[in-house]
Amino acid sequence: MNKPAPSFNVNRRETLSWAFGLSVGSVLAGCGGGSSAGPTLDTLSDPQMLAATNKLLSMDLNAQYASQTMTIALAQDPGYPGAAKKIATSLRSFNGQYMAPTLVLNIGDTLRINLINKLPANVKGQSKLDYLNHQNSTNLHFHGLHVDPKEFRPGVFGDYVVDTAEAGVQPGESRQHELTIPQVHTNGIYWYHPHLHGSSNAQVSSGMFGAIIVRDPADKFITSPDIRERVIHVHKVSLKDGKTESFYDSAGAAASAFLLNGAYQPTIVMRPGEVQNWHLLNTASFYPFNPVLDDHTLLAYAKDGNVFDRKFKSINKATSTQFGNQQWPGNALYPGSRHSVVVKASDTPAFITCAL
Ligand SMILES: [Cu+2]
Repeated sequence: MNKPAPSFNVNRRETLSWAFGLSVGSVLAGCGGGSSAGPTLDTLSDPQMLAATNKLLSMDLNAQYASQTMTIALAQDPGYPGAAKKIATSLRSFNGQYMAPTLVLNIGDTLRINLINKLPANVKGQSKLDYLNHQNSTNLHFHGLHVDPKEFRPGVFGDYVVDTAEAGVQPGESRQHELTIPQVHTNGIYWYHPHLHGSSNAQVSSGMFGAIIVRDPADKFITSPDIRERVIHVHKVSLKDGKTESFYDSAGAAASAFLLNGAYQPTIVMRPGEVQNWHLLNTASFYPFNPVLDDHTLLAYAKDGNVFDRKFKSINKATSTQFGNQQWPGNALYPGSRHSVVVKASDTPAFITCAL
């Protein structure tokens, strides 16, 4: 598709904006869309952050429907700005939001989550396979945490992924979770999402997920009060009339282009020379993502919470397919995976592309 070249009217005196969209197999010279009318707005929304206090983080997590308007593209547009449109959606969510809060915990902290299922009754007859007829039942998994995946003490669940489709937390029920981050845990980026067989695909692809950051007093992560840390969920929604009602919708309806924290081609604004620390999480159900930021290098320092011992792995156009997407730790971000990268803004606006 031929599109007119974007305007390059960025106010470089104060801000540099990076158009942050995605495209398949294209090298783009996109720009941040700065305007002489005023400073460029950063349009990447950050998930809410909740931190433990006095070694405890306690919260309710409501599984419920959320109605919201999302600006999405149904097909990847190789240009910037790509064509997108507003779509009214009604999707399962945590706490009524696309993207649940990021939970920040120290080693030794306790996380308590009361999972409350406020979804409506299950709809029978969606499939001849009975395990696909429980789309409104749910449960909770803590992805990557070094905890027992079937822990249960009387009345309290830890991580728990061994429910059958007919069990789990049914509409109208709740489940109290409690787990403590072990002292031997590695710091890093993890996430939580439903893991009930048969329904987790529709629920996760609808936006029922949140990040967990585990910190360590001897932190090997790149953290500094001077460096902004951002959690970026890389995700696609699959919509049929704005909804993902059944397993077949989540697996078969047209998938959107990649969204970053729920937005198509959001703009990240940084000062020239500014360094930021980004955690990219692939929370899509099926789709690998291979990030390349035009003419810039993402300096990866951890994958899936495993720090490369102060060695940086360069992710750029030249290295994007270096590992054939086969060999760990290649650059491709498969569903569930996380890259932690630092990025330094230059004077060149850039456009992130997906090289797969
Ligand atoms: Cu998982």
